[in-house]
Amino acid sequence: MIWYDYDDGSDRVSTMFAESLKDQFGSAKVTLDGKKSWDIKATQLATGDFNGDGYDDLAALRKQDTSIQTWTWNWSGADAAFKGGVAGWTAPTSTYPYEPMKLVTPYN
Ligand SMILES: [Ca+2]
Ligand SMILES: [Ca+2]
Repeated sequence: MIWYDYDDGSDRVSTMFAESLKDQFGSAKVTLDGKKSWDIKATQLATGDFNGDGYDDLAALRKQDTSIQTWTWNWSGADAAFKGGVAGWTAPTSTYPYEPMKLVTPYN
């Protein structure tokens, strides 16, 4: 899975699905079409099953202007794409500066 920040500012996630080719990933599909306001240099990403449905989802810790936010997208097995883009926790960078934070991938 690759998050790509295009020259025009738009952001997309492409996922390479396993196919029947031995030991190879298959062709890429755009599985998330982000907004131009995302700055990948101020975004950390992690995957994990955050809603407990058995599919890995995508989470982000993002700095935007003077705040930091968490975001999640849930994987939809029905059409093989990320859905949502739901903002979660947010805090001012004056209280929680972005630079010392590290988004950690779930391990359980
Ligand atoms: Ca962008
Ligand atoms: Ca999930």
